This record gives sequence, C-alpha cells and structure tokens, in this order.
Amino acid sequence: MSSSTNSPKLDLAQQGELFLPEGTSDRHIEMPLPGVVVFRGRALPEAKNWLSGIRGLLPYSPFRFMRTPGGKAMSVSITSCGECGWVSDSHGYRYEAVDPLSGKPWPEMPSAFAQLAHSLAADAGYPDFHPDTCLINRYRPTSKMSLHQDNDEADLSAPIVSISFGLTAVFVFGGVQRDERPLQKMLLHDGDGMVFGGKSRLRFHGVQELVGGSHPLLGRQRLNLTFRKAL
Ligand code: MD3
Ligand code: FE
Repeated sequence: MSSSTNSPKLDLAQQGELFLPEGTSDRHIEMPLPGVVVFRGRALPEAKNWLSGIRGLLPYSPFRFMRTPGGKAMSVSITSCGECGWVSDSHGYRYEAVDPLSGKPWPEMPSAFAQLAHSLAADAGYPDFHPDTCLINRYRPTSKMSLHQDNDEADLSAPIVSISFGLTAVFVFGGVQRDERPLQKMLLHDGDGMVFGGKSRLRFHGVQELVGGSHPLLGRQRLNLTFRKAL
C-alpha cells in the first residue's frame, strides 16, 4: 500500500459524486465501475457469527495501530489472520508470516471466512480465488484511510474481497493514477460485500469518516474484512 501525503490536492474531503444512492435496496448486484461488484447485505444474515469469529482471533492477535513508513500512527487499528498478515513500520509495507506483536504466526483464517470470500469472488466471476490473508480493519469515529493503492501483493491478477460490518462509511474511489479525478464515493453499509478485480484492482481508494449513529452489536465502530491472495 502506498500512502498518500497530506497534500491538500489529495484531501478526501474533495467533492465526488455519490454514485450509489443511499437506500439502494439490499441483496442486488451492481457494477459501479468496471471490475467492481457490490453485494449489498450479503454477510448480514450471519453477522453475529462473523463477529464472534473476529472476537475469537483477538486474544492471539489484537487490534493495533501500525505506523506508516513515514512514522505516523494510522488512525485505523488492524489485525490479520491467515498464512500471513499485512505489516507496516519504518521499513515499509509488507506481508509477514509472524505477528510482530505476539512473535507467533497469525491466527488461522476461520474456514467460514475463507468460504465466504471464495463464494463472493466466485459470484463476481473469480471461481479460483483462495485468499491467504484476511486483514481486519477497525474504524472508530475519527478513523480515516487516506487514498492509496493496494499493490503489495505478489499476484495482482487475483481479486480482493471486502466485507463491511457496523456503521456505514463513505468509501472513495479514484483512478489508477493518484491524481485522477473526479473521485467517486459510495456508502458501505453493514453486511455489504465487494469484489475488486480487473481494471479496478489497482485503483486508488480510501475511506472517509463514519456516518453517525450506533450499531446494535458494534456501537460506534465499523469493521472491515479484506481478503487477499498476498503470497
Ligand atoms: C479497491 N480497506 O485495507 S476495503 C485496505 O474499508 C483498505 O477498510 C478499506 O482499503 C476498508 O487496504 C477498503 C476494500 C478495498 C480493498 C482493496 C481494494 C477496496 C479496493 C483494491 C482496489 C480497489
Ligand atoms: Fe486498500
């Protein structure tokens, strides 16, 4: 992941069109951009199970704030499960087999997680997706993820699968060049799944502030699972 600088030009507060209106009905599939498939509410029926699956990992690999190579603490706290986990420190961004906090391998990816990711990818046209890592991002009301590209993975032809839980967030899409405009925004709601592949795999993207409110299970938080084939 290459993080953005604080240049005002890259400020995610810049205007972009909301291209999926709020209140878009759940469970249908949309194609907002080439290579992006949205599955509204796909993980909602079993949300409690997904959340207890996440909770089960935390005693081994808790959420933590990583530092960017530039030395700034990220405002999103993260953890991972699977064969490797995404790590950032003064040496850069990379995937590592050992959790630097515990000194032990990352917890195993629960098989239900792997199956969910596989089935979303298959429904989006990627029947052979077998993720080796799941990054879990935790957003609190002041958390943001600035515009970046996911390019630390060995095989960029594999898609990325993402699942959101909890509070709604404003997701921002740019182009494959950092300065491409306009930015496009969409809302990601509780239980939404997305698959990013093809032309959109290397798009710049970010997450703006959470929409207000409180989620019955998560309170004022959003959790995002990101499944990748990293190695
Ligand atoms: C679009 N996370 O961890 S997941 C990240 O909601 C990250 O926590 C966001 O971006 C979050 O790197 C968004 C969805 C996502 C992941 C990878 C993408 C969107 C993407 C790669 C290309 C384009
Ligand atoms: Fe990303």
